[in-house]
Amino acid sequence: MLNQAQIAQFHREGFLNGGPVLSEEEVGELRDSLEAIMAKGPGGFGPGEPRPVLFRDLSGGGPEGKPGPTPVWQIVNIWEAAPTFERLLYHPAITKGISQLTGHLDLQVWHDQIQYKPADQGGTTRWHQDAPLWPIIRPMTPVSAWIPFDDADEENGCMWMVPGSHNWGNQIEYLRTQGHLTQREEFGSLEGFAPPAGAEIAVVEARPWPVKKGEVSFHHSLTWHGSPANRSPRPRRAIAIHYMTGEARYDAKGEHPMKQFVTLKDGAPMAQAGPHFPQVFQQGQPGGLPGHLRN
Ligand SMILES: O=C(O)CCC(=O)C(=O)O
Repeated sequence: MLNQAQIAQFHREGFLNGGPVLSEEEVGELRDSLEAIMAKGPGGFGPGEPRPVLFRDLSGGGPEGKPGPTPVWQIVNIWEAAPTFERLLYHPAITKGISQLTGHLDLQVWHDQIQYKPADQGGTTRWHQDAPLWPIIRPMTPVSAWIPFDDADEENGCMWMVPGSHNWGNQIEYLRTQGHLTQREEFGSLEGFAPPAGAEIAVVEARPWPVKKGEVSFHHSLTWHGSPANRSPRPRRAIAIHYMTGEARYDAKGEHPMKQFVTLKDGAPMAQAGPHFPQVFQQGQPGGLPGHLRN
């Protein structure tokens, strides 16, 4: 349960550390499950076997689908391939936090994504905002929960955030001009942007955002964020769970890897989008845990 000061800080800055939500043992189980899927690799799922929606090297990769020299492994909807991750979507401290921060009583998963930066060579996740990359849902209000399975710090490529940027509108084109910032030493050197006059925070300050393993960090879908390369001898493994609220509607004009699962009419509530978008919080209560996850 977040307190009023935390909620106010989130609304002011656009991100918040919600504290520890996983025990050492739970982090270990999730790591084991992730490593089992990494060992299979993108081509290791048999016909009919549950599999993630995407499994790729975000850095672009090498020839013939091979990883490039500085990979960032992205696995979208790992929950569809691993019950340990499916259970995490429903974690009451996470869903309750998202409900408090969005002010919504109904929540649904938009999708999840692992970002795995291997030790020594893990690549960069360039500065971006999430919502402009999600053009099939609107409005641009979702909030994400980001949970690392290793202590994420400046050495191994923790996220960086820009306080107040969630109130500056859609600035994805500007952020794309900053794609040359890839290494830790330079990552905070965003240049050439003037925040809107009158914004509560009207200065661009890029801030490293270390998060301990098993803690949850929340960010608004318009908050500027990214993470530089991992040149440390430690991996940086983390999952982001992107949640939608009951106000989310389908926008048929856009494109997104999750669009293949949506059969709705333009403008229909995403609440009707079906089993790839689980309902995890209903009328202010955690719930909906599927039978196969109850023990
Ligand atoms: O894991 C990362 O470094 C980036 C994650 C991200 O961009 C997100 O959660 O929206």
